[in-house]
Amino acid sequence: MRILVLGGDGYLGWPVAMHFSAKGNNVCVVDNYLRRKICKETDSEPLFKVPDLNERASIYEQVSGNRINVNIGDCSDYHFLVNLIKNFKPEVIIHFAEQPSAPYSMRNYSSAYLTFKNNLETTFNLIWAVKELAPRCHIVKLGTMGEYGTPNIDIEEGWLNIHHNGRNDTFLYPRQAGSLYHTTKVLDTDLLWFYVRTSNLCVTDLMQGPVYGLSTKESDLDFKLSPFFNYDDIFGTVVNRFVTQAVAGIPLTIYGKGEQIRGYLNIKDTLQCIELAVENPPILGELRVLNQFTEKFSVNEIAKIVKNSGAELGIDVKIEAINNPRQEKEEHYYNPRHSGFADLGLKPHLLSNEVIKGMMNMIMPFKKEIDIKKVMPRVNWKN
Ligand code: USQ
Repeated sequence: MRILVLGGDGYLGWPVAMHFSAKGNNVCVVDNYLRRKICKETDSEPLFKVPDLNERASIYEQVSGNRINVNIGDCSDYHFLVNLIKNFKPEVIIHFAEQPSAPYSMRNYSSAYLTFKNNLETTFNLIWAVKELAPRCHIVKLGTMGEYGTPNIDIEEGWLNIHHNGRNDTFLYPRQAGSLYHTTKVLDTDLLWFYVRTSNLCVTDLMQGPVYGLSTKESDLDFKLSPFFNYDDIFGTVVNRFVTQAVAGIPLTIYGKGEQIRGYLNIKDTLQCIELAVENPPILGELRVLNQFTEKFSVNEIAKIVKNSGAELGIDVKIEAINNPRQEKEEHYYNPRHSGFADLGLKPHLLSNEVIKGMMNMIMPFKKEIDIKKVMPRVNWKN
């Protein structure tokens, strides 16, 4: 298949591109390096240097014999996107081209505006370019479990049946996100649903939880093919942060009570889920929503797993609850359904001491590079 990956430079975009290329697809990646720019501006650079896309594609071709096409450009520029789709004629477009950090989106007006403008414009342009030039193309859109928030009822997989005054109907499950970033994903979902209804598009919307890990089958071919690994307060997700903090010998930063529960997944399962989504497209005029995570943990539970894994490697991991910089419920009900991917055949890589120890061993050689200044929260959501 001809697969276009928007946001192909990111933590997930690059591993996904290599994965589909390794499976014999014709893959093209697009990126404007926005994340690299924001990481630099906010002093949130990843643990180790990541070569640019052209360099990564050339290293990947040397070690695998597979070629990934690279296009540097901005998907919020409609004409750029139109030309790309005209030339590449994708059958599937995987859309990661969004500013992905919740803390960044809560930083100040300009960060909030950039997040809002970039995320909405890329999705809007993608919808229109597909509608005009490739109406049968399958859009696989990365959404987030955070769209649902933490409601006091079970979370369904995308949709909710409502019985009201003796009548029934099905609606998108209510969304109430906790950050501006997550809210842009809610707005994306609404836009996609509108154009699925009115223009017969074929869309899969993936509600993904926080991802962890820094190794995939393809990145193991050469360390320079590793994904971006952020451990800072802005781009680092909690498991990746805790593992790095443990290696650095500083206490794990539990925000508030630490009873915040989320649905997590290994980066290897992100690849598996997207492959399953691509192999099982919805029909034209259908918006399929899948909850993309494999298991639930509270922050306290994650800290405990990291502490125990550290102990097995002789690292004494300290845990320290700090004031929560975010506005979020610190104790709540959380019961999201996630049977869709299991039904499609997902074989999860679950979180274990072995997985955490594997991550620690990969991070250990970079212990000296860990910049402790980047660890403590620098964005207060309550301001
Ligand atoms: N947390 C801590 N200590 C830390 C960092 C985080 O206690 O040092 C807590 C947060 O307060 C939160 C939970 O851990 O309750 C998860 O935080 P996170 O930073 O791992 O994840 P989040 O900001 O929600 O965002 C990440 C990705 C985002 C994706 C989302 C999925 O950055 O792109 O959409 O995970 S989800 O959280 O399900 O919405």
